[in-house]
Amino acid sequence: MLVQPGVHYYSGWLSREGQEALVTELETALEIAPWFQPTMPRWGTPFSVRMTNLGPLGWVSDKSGYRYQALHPDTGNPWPQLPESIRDLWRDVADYPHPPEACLVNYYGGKAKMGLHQDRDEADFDAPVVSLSLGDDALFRIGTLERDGPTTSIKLKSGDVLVFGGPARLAFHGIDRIYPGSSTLLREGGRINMTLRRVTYPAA
Ligand code: MD3
Ligand code: FE
Repeated sequence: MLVQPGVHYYSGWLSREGQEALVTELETALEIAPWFQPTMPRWGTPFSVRMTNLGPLGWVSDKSGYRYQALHPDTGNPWPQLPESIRDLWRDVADYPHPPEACLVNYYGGKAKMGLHQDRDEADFDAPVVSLSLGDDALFRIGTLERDGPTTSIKLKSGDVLVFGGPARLAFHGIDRIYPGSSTLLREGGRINMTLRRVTYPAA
């Protein structure tokens, strides 16, 4: 369904079996690319969310700023490959003719949240961002191109997919809270969000 211009919501996109298979693939990827603790530029305050990435490029944040890079900030290893199911998801919903280059994987423990922000570290805003939720429910909020604009809230469940393109690509958005214990998918509890992104502008 269309939530607002450019925001498409596919409730229950991925089956429970598909979610379990993806979690198994993530566990393998985490052996090569463990969770890292991003920190705020300048001050170095830690985020409440832990992160890792899959694909040729990964998003990182530390005292020197936000950026995409090819290597894990702690291990120096390249990021693991994108799972086939993730490439299939992009092909099915992104409506964009080039493959994703980055999959940022966020982990939310019971008290983690993500303040309202825009995603603007990519060169190509023509490509959408595709998000997949796994594990505990989360209260997601999306607004307009202005920080103080009106917002809409959606409770995201495990297996839900959101696509943000066109006029929504630069909308403010965030996660207000998660609902601990609402899903049995992750043994340790909490929530994982995977966002698929195009980073560079494709060559013509
Ligand atoms: C709208 N993640 O990683 S996913 C992020 O659930 C991020 O972890 C949240 O915001 C999470 O940057 C929200 C939904 C989302 C992701 C990217 C967007 C919405 C977006 C980019 C542009 C517009
Ligand atoms: Fe974001």
